[in-house]
Amino acid sequence: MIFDDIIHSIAEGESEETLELTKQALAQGFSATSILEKGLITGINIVAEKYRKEKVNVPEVLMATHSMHAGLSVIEPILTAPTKKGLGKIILGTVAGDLHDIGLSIVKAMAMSAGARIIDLGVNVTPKKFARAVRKEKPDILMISALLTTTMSVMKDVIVELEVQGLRKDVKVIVGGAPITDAFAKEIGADYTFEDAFQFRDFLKENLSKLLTSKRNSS
Ligand code: B12
Repeated sequence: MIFDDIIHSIAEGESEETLELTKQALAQGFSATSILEKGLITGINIVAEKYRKEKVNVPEVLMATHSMHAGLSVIEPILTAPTKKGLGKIILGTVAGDLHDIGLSIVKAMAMSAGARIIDLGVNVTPKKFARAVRKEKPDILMISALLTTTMSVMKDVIVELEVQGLRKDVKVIVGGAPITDAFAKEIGADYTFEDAFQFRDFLKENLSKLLTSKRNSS
């Protein structure tokens, strides 16, 4: 089964192979979303779990990440089909001091599959950089990721920076990442948090147009 091969290629960090297999899966008629969920996400989750159990080391994780991104590069253009354009703009990034971007890449792919336009600021993004991007791009949603308990508090700094610059009311803020709880999101004044990319995708499919309408009405 081609999904097993994709998973295996990610686990082995064979990025060229992941790229080719993803192309093959598309050619065989599998949807970009199914390749994402059953191949790329499953593959990277397996490697993440092995790392947690100390069965693989940092270089293997980085090679697996590279492979997942190679696969993502093939399906990303399909996830953001031109027919879906106009469904809102999302800025996303991982907070300053934090280099984890695997989870956010998956969330990004889900947002693309829901039809949103994405501006990815990458990792290690300072509150001022987030605010500058919000001022310039006027997104509907700002999505912030943190994977470390030591960097979670930077999410609060981002929200404070938006408030100081008078930008907070114009954008919905969604926070996420393994250590983020509902209580934490509420405490720092975020609008939403989701446990994983699937929960977020379901929310987005239901609510993106509502979010856009409420923004237009309030502006
Ligand atoms: C891969 C990994 C790394 C890679 C990162 C590579 C990369 N490009 O991202 C490398 C090796 C570089 C790394 C480095 C470090 N890491 Co690390 N890492 C992990 C690991 C194994 C997996 C994380 C991951 O990618 N999971 C897979 C993805 C799919 O899951 P996810 O990130 O949770 O994302 C999902 C959800 O959280 C959610 N989500 C994520 N972001 C967002 C954002 C929004 C808006 C929403 C809605 C949802 C959402 O949706 C995602 C998809 O479903 C975790 C352990 C684990 N199992 O979680 C440790 C872990 C996060 N790392 C940890 C640590 C301590 C570090 C280091 C300090 C050094 C170290 N001792 O390893 C450095 C820090 C570097 C830095 N400054 O950031 C700790 C954090 C402990 C803590 N509580 O703070 C963990 C938990 C490991 C552990 N048990 O000790 N790490």
